[in-house]
Amino acid sequence: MKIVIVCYPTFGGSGVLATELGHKLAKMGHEIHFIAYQMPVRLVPDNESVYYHKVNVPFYPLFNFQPYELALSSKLVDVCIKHSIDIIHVHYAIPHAYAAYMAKKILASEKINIPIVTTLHGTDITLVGKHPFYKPAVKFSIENSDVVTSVSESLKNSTIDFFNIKKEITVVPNFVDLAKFRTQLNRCNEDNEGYKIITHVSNFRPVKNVRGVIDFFEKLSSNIKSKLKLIGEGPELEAVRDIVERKKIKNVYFLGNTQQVERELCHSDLFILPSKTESFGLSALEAMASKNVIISSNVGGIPEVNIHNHTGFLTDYNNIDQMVEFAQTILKNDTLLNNFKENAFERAAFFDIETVIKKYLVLYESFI
Ligand code: GMT
Repeated sequence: MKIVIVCYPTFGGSGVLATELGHKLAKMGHEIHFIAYQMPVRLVPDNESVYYHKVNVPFYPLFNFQPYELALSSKLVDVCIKHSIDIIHVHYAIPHAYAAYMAKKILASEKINIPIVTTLHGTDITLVGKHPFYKPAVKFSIENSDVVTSVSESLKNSTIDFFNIKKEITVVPNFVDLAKFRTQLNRCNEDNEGYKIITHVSNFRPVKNVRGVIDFFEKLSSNIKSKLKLIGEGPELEAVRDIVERKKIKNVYFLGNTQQVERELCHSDLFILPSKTESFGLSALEAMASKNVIISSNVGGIPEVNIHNHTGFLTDYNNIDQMVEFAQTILKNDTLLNNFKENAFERAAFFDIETVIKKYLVLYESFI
């Protein structure tokens, strides 16, 4: 099949997932064309089966806002015609599903019929999409996609509730390439010198509650010999750095963005995700594939991934004291810690790419 994948090119979960999906499909013999406004961070085009097409938005001073959707629709039409594309798969509804719908209509006027698969990832529904300024357009483009998938049951239910959607939504969860994580675990031999390693990975948006991570670590580290590694960058980064400096919290390391998160996670013991909303929690799944115990909030789709008292612990949003209590219990008991780590890895296997990709293939093949 020849498939176009539209995604955000940044370190956000939807872009990472879309890129990994494209690479895997290419390995299986499909031809994949990525369309984005810049090269997706994990993308490696090879000009044989993985291509990258940049959306150019020419600047014109009359416009206060340059029309990205228009440029994206035009690029989609262009790529679909030039490369005889079979399917367009857009990740993140805004504005990708909307732009794809326009492209589909333009192509139909040329007697070309291209199905659209829209994958809902989270904030495209839970934060941005339900805003009254966007809601009618988001609802319309979801309902007019040929297939709609969501990354968790929770997100599916929220979408139905917020938008009163009648269209069928298929849950296709986030995935990990377990083989890659297993290889890294076998190579992982760093000596933690008696410290317990706590990790947080995110794009440092307010919804991720990175301030809660610092609060958690400040309390935990007064009792447990530990280090905190913060991976990622985003709007909260400077504020969080200031808090750490002002409070003189020791053993906090800011590692920035990384392409190979598994290298850091493999010698970490515990992963903390105190988000306010989270449709799935891809970062937690990657941590589980690296044998980390997960301490997380119980919001959105996280309970579908992190099983309370088995792979980690769940608390209400921002109940930092309870998170610290759970973390102390597990970090003070090495036998329990190791059991939970193994449980986390076993649970991650349930979301292995080899299994999950079949769900996407069934949807694609229904058109061919
Ligand atoms: O929140 C992010 O990290 C980025 C965001 C995105 O769409 O780029 O992530 C969302 O999609 C991920 C992949 O499907 C999910 O694992 C995240 O849970 C979801 N984030 C939120 O719902 C806040």
